[in-house]
Amino acid sequence: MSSPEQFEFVVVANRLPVDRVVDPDGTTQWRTSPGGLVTAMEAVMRVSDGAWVGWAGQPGDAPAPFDEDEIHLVPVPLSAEEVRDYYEGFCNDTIWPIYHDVIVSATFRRTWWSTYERVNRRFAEATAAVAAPGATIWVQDYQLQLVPAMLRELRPDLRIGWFNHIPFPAVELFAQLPWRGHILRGLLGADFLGFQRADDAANFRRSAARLAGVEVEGEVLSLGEPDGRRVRAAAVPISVDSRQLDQMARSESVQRRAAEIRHSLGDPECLILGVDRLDYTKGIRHRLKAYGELLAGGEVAPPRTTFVQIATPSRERVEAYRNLREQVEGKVGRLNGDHSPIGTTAIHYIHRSHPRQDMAALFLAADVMLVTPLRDGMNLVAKEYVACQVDEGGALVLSEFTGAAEELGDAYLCNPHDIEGLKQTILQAITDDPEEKRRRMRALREAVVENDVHTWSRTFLQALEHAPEPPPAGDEDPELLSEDDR
Ligand code: GDG
Repeated sequence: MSSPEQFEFVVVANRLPVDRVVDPDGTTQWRTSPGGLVTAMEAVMRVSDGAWVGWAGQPGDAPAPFDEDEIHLVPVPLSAEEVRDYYEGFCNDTIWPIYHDVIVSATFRRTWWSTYERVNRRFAEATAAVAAPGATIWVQDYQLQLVPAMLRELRPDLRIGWFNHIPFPAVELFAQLPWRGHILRGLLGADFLGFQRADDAANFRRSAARLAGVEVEGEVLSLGEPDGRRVRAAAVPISVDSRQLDQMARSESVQRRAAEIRHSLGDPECLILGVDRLDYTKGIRHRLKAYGELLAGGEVAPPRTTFVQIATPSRERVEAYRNLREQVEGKVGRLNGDHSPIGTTAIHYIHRSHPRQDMAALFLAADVMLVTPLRDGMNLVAKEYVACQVDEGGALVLSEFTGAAEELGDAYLCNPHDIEGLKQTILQAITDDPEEKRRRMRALREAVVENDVHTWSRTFLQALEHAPEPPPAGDEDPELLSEDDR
């Protein structure tokens, strides 16, 4: 057997950027997989020549490596049992709730943990096989926390970075995990660990100090002998391809589609929008409660004010997600039953995903965007909405508990647990003086243009290159600049 092709730059993520879809006639197609990670990393891969190691989204044998859109894709197989125990179990029913402040309770199962270890080892081995000597490896997210140390053991020559797309919890919550020590040691195999917010990085360093006996000085963690390595853990907030979204929003087809959407909704005076994966972290129930009370109080009324909620299907085999869907759909049904006049609908609820162009058109069409998570690593939807407001109109209602709130302080910030406060903030975003809205939106757009997804990846890769020291100020590696930046 010939040895696989090797690459200087390898991204390792639970999912490939495309999913394998088998049609009823048995033919296979590849479709862009959903979610924030893919949206962000696709933009990075388009400007670098590398490989992407990940699962193809279907249980069973993995297809052979192949090239798609100039990215070399290396599928990792997962059996149906591994999908259940590693992905749906440990990732989505143990880590996800603990890292999101236990909004729903976490389940601890020892069999899930051993599958998580086994699958992480498989990812590490697949990566070691395609990494050129001294290659840069960028491991993504909470599904692969053991990969850094496993990979270092296999290939000490590699430069290894890891980025956490979700929050890192307070030490008191992280400490609940029976496998906390293993997870910390897995992560500490990296040279650089990136987090969405400074608080997430600080939470990690505190956990490492308290639970793994690591010495911490500033952002640098010193591992004890015999290793003696030093690792840096710092914030590198992710962003969106703001230039591409801006161009898309200015295009004639998206402008026309936005007008069509508004027209099909009866040309409301105020179109309110929510776009989320159907996940309990996103605060959809709290949002509906607040909106329902505004409807009941007559402070908003269809068809003048219309609410569209897109809830993209997600993790439908995990019980907490099935329960959430029932609750959300029950609530929307009740609110529409109580408040929709004949011929119009108070809340348009859509449980389907949409093409990217349609998403841009929806963002463009919306007067008020509701982003009200109870906890969210960043929330790219908030930044996408801002990037699409090319006429500087629109108003963003944004939860304080998102990573995005750190940069987007000019949004209409809210605490989604405070239903009364949330109602007032929504009303303020609807009724505020257009000049004030424009002032806020201009400031938001500046923030999103300044830190776009290319800045994010460049910052991460420079931090990785120089770790454990921070990169020297003004250090710009031309190799890492995108075409547009040159
Ligand atoms: C995780 C973290 C962090 C949604 N519906 C459709 C669609 N989307 C796209 C959005 C956006 C992405 O999916 C969702 O990203 P978010 O950031 O809002 O949320 P998560 O999926 O939870 O992402 C999060 C992110 O990773 C990145 O680090 O920000 O905190 O939880 O891009 O536009 N895209 C299309 N059709 C849809 O129906 N095409």
